[in-house]
Amino acid sequence: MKAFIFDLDGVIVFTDKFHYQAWKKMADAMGIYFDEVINNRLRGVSRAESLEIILERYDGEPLSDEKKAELMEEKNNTYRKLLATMTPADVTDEVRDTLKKLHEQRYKLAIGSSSRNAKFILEKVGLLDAFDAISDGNNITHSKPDPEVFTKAGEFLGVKPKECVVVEDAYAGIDAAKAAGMTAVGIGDAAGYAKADYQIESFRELLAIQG
Ligand code: B16
Ligand code: MG
Repeated sequence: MKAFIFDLDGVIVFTDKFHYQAWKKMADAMGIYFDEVINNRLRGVSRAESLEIILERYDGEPLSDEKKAELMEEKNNTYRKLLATMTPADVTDEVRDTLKKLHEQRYKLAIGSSSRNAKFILEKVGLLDAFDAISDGNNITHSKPDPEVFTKAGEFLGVKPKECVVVEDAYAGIDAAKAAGMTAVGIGDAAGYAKADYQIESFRELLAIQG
């Protein structure tokens, strides 16, 4: 193994509560039922696909593409205001130390996130310099479970897919990693997903997954 590619939300940081608050504000304003169980389905899913999932419970007139774009922009503005409150304290010592140790062991480290806000989040938590490459929602046309975000991360690092380990909390992310020909590690929600090559409970267990 030569590289680790990390999903961001649910692995390095936990911004799902902010996604929830921002989507909830939009859903409430439109009279759409939305709760934390539905929010779980948005894990690792793109912004546009997230909106479609929320609109499954909308029974008004079909919305135009312009209106959908407006709703996504409004949600993103609320979300970014919440992200702006993040600080380095939003990353655990365990995550920070493990990244440092992997770096010292000469592994290349990258982010593979569906989010278009990935760089902003990394900047807020002081981790922008911790990664050799960032592949995110801004450089892909297909989101997870399509392998594109991870394939691109491997390319940015100059490392072959079979030499990459992907760390993911979403089932769609594990499927994407396997489709990219990479080793997949499930953590959090994905720790119970049988398709993951490794299932871990805590971030530091990555130090034992080296080959
Ligand atoms: P944005 P990840 C994903 O991040 C989130 O899990 C998902 O809920 C969100 O819809 C997606 O990013 C897009 O985020 O609206 O910021 O572009 O888990 O792939 O790091
Ligand atoms: Mg995630």
